[in-house]
Amino acid sequence: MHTPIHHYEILPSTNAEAKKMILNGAREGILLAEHQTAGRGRLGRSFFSENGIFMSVIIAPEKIPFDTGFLTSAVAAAVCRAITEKGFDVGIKWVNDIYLDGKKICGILAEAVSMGAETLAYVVGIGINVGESDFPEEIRDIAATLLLNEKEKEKLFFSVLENIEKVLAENKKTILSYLKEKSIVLGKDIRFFGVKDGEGRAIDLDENGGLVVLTDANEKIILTGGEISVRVR
Ligand code: BT5
Repeated sequence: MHTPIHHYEILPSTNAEAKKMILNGAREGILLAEHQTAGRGRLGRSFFSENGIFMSVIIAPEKIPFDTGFLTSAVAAAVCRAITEKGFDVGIKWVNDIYLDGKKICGILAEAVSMGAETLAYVVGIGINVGESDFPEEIRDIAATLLLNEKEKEKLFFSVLENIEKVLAENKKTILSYLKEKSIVLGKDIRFFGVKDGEGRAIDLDENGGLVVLTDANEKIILTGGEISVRVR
């Protein structure tokens, strides 16, 4: 990518900073912070950001070749590929998390930045735990980290960027089949909650990356990203 890279030692949140840049006219740009003091997840949750790759990519709407509802899934595929290429056997927990051996090592947060009815640009935030982290009590059992030296960590950052560029030019079917291959949720019994609550079996991904679930009441429903979380029962 020939987009400018803004590298910070510490920021409250690269997504928050990217939003400011967009409101000031930026339509492309990459932000990378070594640490964040107010990293954010979905639905106002916090993302612990002591050591790792905390980055945001600003993407102009016209650079997104598919339905923007698919953006989080496409980026999850890109990040999963980049981490897999480093030799880790990771999988995707629908829709925005990357897992290693049953623990979360990465979360993704895609947000639209709008003014009135116009979407100015999208921000895709990616947080990958790298190196030793003293995780807080509440996530100690669910979070893990990639042990990489500084050089490998830098390579991973650039590989994530290259892979994002690749999915933005790729056939959606290819991305979908990769997502299915790497899903740690498909074929499993799940519990979903949020806008809809229930239990069932995750059976497929639809053409927009929505999770097709056969509920315990034998009804087929499609869960869409952002509004629902899934837990393997
Ligand atoms: C996410 O949300 O996982 C999206 C995280 C996006 C972080 C990036 S970092 C760069 C950019 N700037 C930001 O401010 N954000 C983005 P969600 O699926 O809602 O998951 C949040 C939940 O993950 C929390 O409630 C915890 O349970 C867990 N969690 C928090 N920090 C974690 C960590 N470092 N590693 C693993 N799990 C964590």
